[in-house]
Amino acid sequence: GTYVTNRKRVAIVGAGPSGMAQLRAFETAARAGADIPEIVCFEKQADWGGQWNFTWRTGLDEYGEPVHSSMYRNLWSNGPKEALEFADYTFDEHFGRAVSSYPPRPVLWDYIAARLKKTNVRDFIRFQTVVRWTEYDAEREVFTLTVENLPTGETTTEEFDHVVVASGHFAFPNVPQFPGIETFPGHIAHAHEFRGAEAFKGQDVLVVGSSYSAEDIGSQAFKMGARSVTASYRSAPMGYDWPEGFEERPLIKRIEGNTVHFADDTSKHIDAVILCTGYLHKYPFLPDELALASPNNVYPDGLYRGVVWQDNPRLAYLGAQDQWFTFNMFDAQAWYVRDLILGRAELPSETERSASIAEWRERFEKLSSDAEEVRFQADYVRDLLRQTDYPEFDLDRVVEIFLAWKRDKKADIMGYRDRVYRSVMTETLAAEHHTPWLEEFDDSIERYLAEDPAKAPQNAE
Ligand code: FAD
Ligand code: NA0
Repeated sequence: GTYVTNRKRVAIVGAGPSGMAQLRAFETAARAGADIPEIVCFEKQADWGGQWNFTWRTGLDEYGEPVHSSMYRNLWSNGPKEALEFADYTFDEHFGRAVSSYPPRPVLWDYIAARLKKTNVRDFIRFQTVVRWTEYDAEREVFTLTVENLPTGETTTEEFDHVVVASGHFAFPNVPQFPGIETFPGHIAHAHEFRGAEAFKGQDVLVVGSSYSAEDIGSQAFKMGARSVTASYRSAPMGYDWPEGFEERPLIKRIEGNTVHFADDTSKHIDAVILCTGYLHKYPFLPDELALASPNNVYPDGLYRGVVWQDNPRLAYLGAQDQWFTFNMFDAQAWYVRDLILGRAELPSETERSASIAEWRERFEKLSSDAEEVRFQADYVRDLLRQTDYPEFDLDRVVEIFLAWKRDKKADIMGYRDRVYRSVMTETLAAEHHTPWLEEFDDSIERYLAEDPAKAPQNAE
């Protein structure tokens, strides 16, 4: 059989930003008159938005299902919104005026959802329905998905011609073991379970790791009045100019009660430990021959153009990369996958795909700095955009935004979120926010959009 199919059925696993991008891609084609396949998107949560759909729950949810989102109450975007802007739904269109560059989580969640609210794609989503298992029949070229309706407990099976995996890869925590950690009497959690730092007021907090979670959860603890914040790194310190009371130490050697010993033979009293040690690629609904197994990096092996599963090109992954670019990269991927499924883009032969993967992987392995990684990912997105009719945008300028962001963090790690950047889509310069990040304790949309913050008192105060 051929890859190209008409009026077939496509399953999308997950309605986070990636799954929503896939829905938008098909909807855009349908609006332009294309005959699109039947699409069913399975989402285990009760609403769309993936990570951005914050929940107070941790561990297992009300149905005994692992909680997906790792986000927390006070999360603000960690990168400038100008780097993730949709080319087909700008911030100007959404807000009608300039807003700041680092919106809080509910504001970005609203932005992602608004693009789809005027369409009927929500009807394609089966909420509170988890994909349990996938089987592929090579002879019939058909996937059989077993799904469970969580509220009713009913399981059903359905056949699909294509499966798009958009289940995210920051939901299954990587939890290392440290000698003596079992003797620690205080609060221990992985970043996945962190929901807010208010309880750390007056405490000595240890975050383990040196990436985004360690940086931001440590900063949240500082903001909420921790007595001290210590970040323990394995490979290299983050190296920011931390404020008084915030310091970096090397890896944990051992823990004895409340005393943590570090690799440099120093020790410190600690009240609470947050393991910011990253996440695992895990796809419990896929047999191993279809499941991506990779460290968190910008070019996982086995995916042609970063999306098509090499061993079975009817299976695609969205958002499987480590992410500098996010929402507009998911769009580029989703548009390309859509065009393959619609037969608008031609799938190269297995040998050509293999050569392409090898070429990108070779380049990926030579990357030696964050700036190089950002440029690499920009080139990756550019390559995808050339294959599709997604509105073009200036990726080199987005790279410049990322580099400015990195400089601004170096200059002021507790103040970088007060900086503003210019949209490459509309040329609009972001507005300075009414309240500095360090002094803002109410992350609601109402407060964020208040023209006069004095009239919108902070809820949390
Ligand atoms: P997700 O958002 O993870 O969505 C996956 C969806 O699939 C979920 O809704 C989940 O319920 C569903 N699902 C999973 N398994 C199944 C199943 N078996 N059956 C049915 N449904 C299933 N990016 C930014 O651009 N800016 C930020 O500030 C930012 N902050 C972040 C903070 C944290 C703590 C984390 C973890 C990530 C952050 N990200 C940020 C990156 C984030 O990964 C992306 O923004 C985006 O959410 C990825 O979208 P996704 O759809 O690929 O995955
Ligand atoms: P993340 O920071 O959760 O971001 C995910 C970190 O864990 C690395 O520093 C790694 O060290 C360390 N680590 C792993 N195993 C360890 C061990 N055994 N001992 C000590 N340290 C260990 O995870 P990663 O993968 O970036 O880093 C793992 C995603 O969440 C990102 O996409 C990020 O953008 C997003 N995020 C965003 C925000 C905001 O927007 C906040 C948090 C997270 P090493 O030695 O491998 O370098 C606000």
